Formats: sequence, C-alpha cells, structure tokens
Amino acid sequence: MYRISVALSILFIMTSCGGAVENDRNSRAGEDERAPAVQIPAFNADSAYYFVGRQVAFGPRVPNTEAHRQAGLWLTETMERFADTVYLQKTRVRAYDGTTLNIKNIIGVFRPEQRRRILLCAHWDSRPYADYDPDPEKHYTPIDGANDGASGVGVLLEVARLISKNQPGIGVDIIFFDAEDYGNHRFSDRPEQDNWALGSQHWARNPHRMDYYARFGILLDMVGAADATFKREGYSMLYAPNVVRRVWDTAHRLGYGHMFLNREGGYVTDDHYYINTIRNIPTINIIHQDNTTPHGFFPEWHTTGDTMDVIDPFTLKAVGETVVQVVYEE
Ligand code: AHN
Ligand code: ZN
Repeated sequence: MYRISVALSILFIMTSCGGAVENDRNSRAGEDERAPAVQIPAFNADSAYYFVGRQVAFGPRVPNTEAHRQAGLWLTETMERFADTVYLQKTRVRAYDGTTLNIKNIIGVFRPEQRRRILLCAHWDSRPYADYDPDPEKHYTPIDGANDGASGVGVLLEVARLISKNQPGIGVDIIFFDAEDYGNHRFSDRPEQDNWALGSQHWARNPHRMDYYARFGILLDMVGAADATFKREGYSMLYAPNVVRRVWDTAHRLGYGHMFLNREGGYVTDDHYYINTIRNIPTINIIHQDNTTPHGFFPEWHTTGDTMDVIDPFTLKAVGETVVQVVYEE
C-alpha cells in the first residue's frame, strides 16, 4: 500500500566509496591569471540546524492550523531577506478525505534574468498523523516533522543565505512546497491516488511563470537524521539518471560516499514525481531510505519521535555541501 515499492532488492556490492577527496572550496585561484572561478561558499551546518529548529518551534505545520500560518509567514519573511524575488502561491486544494486545505507554496528566485536555471525544493508542511507511532493512541497526533519536512527546508534556507552573499553563475529557484504530507493515513480505505504532494501538483500545473523551465531539479526530503543513507531513488533514476550520477559523484568527491550509496532505493511518490511527469523537468529526490525499517524510511518516520532529537548537523552538512557544490559548479 505504500508508494515505496521495495521490489528491487538487488544489492550491489559496494566497491570503493568512502575516499575523501580534497575539495578546492578554500583554495584561491590567482586573481588575474585565469578566468574568474566562482568561489564556492562554505555551508554552515549550525545555521541550517538553527533554521530547522525555528520551523519546529512553531509546532506541527499542518495546513489550516495557526502554527502552519505562522511558520508560513516566517518562511516567507526569511526568504525575502535572501532572494531577489519571492512569489507566494496561495491556493485551496482538496485533500484525500474531502477537507479543503488552504495552502501556500513559497518560491524564492535568484537572478531572475538568467535563462539557465536550477530548481531546488523541499516540503514545508508536516504530517497531521503519527500513523506509524508505536503507541496507537498517538496515531492521529500531528508530528513535528523535524526530519520529514523541516530538514530539507533548513538546508535550503542556508543555501539561500549563501547565494544571497555570492551569486553563482546560473539562476536558482528555491521552492518550499506545501501539503506534501497530507496523504491518506495507513488505516484509511480511501483511494490512494495522487493524494500526496498536493502543493507540488498545483505548482507543476500552474508554475509561477508560465514558461518556467529549469535544467534540472533537486528535491530534499528527510536529509537531517543521524547516520542517514541516501539510495538512488526509483523515479529519480527513471527520469533524471544523469542528475543522480552528478550529485552522487559530487557527494563522493566531498567525502560523503558512505552516505550517498550506489544502490537502488524504492520508488517514492514525492514532490519530484509531479515535477518530472507534469513539468518535464528532470528532478531527483535526495531522500533517506533504510530497508531495516518496516516502511523503508528513517526509524521515526511518521511518528511523534520525528523531533529535533533525530537531527544531526553533520547530515545537514553532507547534503548542504553537496548541493552547494553542484549549484556553483553548474
Ligand atoms: C509515501 O511514500 C508514504 N509518501 C511519500 C513521501 C513522503 C512522505 N515524504 C515525506 N513524507
Ligand atoms: Zn512524511
């Protein structure tokens, strides 16, 4: 019943993959001798961690609640400090159970004049149900979503802060999608179809600019837990295999090969699925997959345990540094 089909359990024996390679982030190119190399800024994991904590402090960011409204305002104001232009895409969508959700996609645009663009995204809402909580009494309790939601947004706010100080050569769009996690709970018998990722489905059909296109996109989902492992997610490999290769190669070069595994993960119906299928922008999902848990994600997934306690700044750093490197090398 879950969108993650763990059909592929082929285990590729990992050959060499942990070798840390010196990166040239801090090396200075002679100022006049060569074509100006873009200085790649250093990702600050403490800053990203702070951005995760600020979101969680509002409480569960469930659409139609006050915490969601307040968190949305803070995210908008924060993005306005960093981006050249911020678009707010407010709309109403119908959830799987018929509830009308008031939602808001938050879109930060850097270098709007550039035709060559990259899309970075994460979901900012958190789930209304802890339907995998070990305590059945908590199955309908909304969750903090420190990892499932806030971690990806926290990393991207730090990326936004860095870009605001030092523009890369290409244009960048950072989108925080709403209502990713309002999907069917596991005890519901309602039809499953397309009831996750409602914000990205809306944006994919109604982008902030009619002719919007990006060379590729990167979605971050659950990128903050200690000991996270990222496998090559199914739809990412189906629609954007070259982007997966490039990002995984970059992570390996930076010394994060033990986290970015060269193994096939499951297929996860997430925001990137609709960006690929509706907007045709090759988009990958960097998502924590773990086949030792019953659902295939990090152990506290969709439980009340998805709090700041699961967040490890090192994981935020591994993902953030990789994304920054890819953006500044493009
Ligand atoms: C499931 O596969 C159940 N959900 C889509 C991915 C997701 C949920 N990401 C965060 N929460
Ligand atoms: Zn979730």
